[in-house]
Amino acid sequence: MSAEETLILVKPDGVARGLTGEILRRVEAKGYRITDLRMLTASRELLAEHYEEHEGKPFFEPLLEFMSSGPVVAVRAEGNRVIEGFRSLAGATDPTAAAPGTIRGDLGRDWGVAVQQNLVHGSDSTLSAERELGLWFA
Ligand code: IDP
Repeated sequence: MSAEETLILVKPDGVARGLTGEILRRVEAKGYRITDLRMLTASRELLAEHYEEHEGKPFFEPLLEFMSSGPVVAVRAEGNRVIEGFRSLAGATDPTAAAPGTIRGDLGRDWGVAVQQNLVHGSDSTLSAERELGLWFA
């Protein structure tokens, strides 16, 4: 049986703050395997597809703006229940509310801007993981 896979993104704030290593260290320390990785500045088109479920929401445009503002690191990771496991490592969307011990809780900052600059993205289901891995590792 092949292990579950997920897409992890280190967002532009994580890369700019030099936290890529620290974030991926936590992923590996938890026992997940990184099987592919690339750094890129994402196009609006890619991001609009990636975040299609949020189209029409007030933070959609600022989110695309933020996510295309600098390089991101896209990671393919695998392991038993890695989707749920990485979401748990990442913590709540809002860095202020995220529990200590999580990536967002320990390292996330509230900059008081329109979008939660919360360091990481992780797929939220097997269906999104498959769709998102197809987009970022086409
Ligand atoms: P998640 O990244 O924790 O899965 P989602 O609800 O999928 O959260 O939202 C995607 C991203 O959009 C978040 O990580 C965050 O950067 C941004 N976002 C979500 N909700 C809000 C909001 O209410 N205000 C501002 N930004 C938001």
